[in-house]
Amino acid sequence: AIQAVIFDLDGVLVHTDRFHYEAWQRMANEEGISFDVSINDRLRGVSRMESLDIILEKSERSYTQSEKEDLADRKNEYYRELLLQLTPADAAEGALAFIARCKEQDVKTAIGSSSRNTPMILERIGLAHVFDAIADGNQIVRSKPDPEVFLLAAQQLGVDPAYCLVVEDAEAGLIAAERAGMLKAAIGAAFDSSVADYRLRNLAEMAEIVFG
Ligand code: B16
Ligand code: MG
Repeated sequence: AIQAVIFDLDGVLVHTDRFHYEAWQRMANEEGISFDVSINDRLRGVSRMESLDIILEKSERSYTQSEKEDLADRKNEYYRELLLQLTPADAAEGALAFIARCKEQDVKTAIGSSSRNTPMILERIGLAHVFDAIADGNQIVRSKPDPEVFLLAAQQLGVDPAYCLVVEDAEAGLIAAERAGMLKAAIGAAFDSSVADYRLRNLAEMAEIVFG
């Protein structure tokens, strides 16, 4: 039986993907680098610095490490400005009800996110205090598709990875969960992924998988 559910954050519990896009777009425009939706899709679940490297593939010149850090910081400022628009109404539909049911049935819940802005986002959408564990980009060295963040979440929960179910919207995240030896449910952008064990149209469909 499934003993724990580990949620990805961006694209699963809240749709910050549009803010990431807007913030990268603004930075790229200022730098004269071309950027569009097809590039944006490759950034899902990937860390901030790795995202920047993908965007800079289109750049005419090369950047030093310190210039790259400045660009990433600038994007993050724009992004955090946009995050101020989030309210509890932006938590994905059905999330809170499903988490409450997990609590009732003794199924543990955790966050497994690449984002270093996880604490701020959870605070804004009113989910800062509902999870049994939070593993995020501030605590890891290797980002998805490396399994580190999910293994850390399982370790914090004290649950064997084989009994954890990960919910992801990114291919990189599904691969990370696979490498962690966990079950995987795909939602949103990752819906058609062949790596997934389950496909969800919405979070309410989690109940059937977890509680049978
Ligand atoms: P930050 P997730 C990921 O979050 C996003 O999908 C990805 O687009 C972003 O680059 C990454 O977080 C890092 O975010 O700049 O806030 O540290 O999907 O793993 O919850
Ligand atoms: Mg995601």
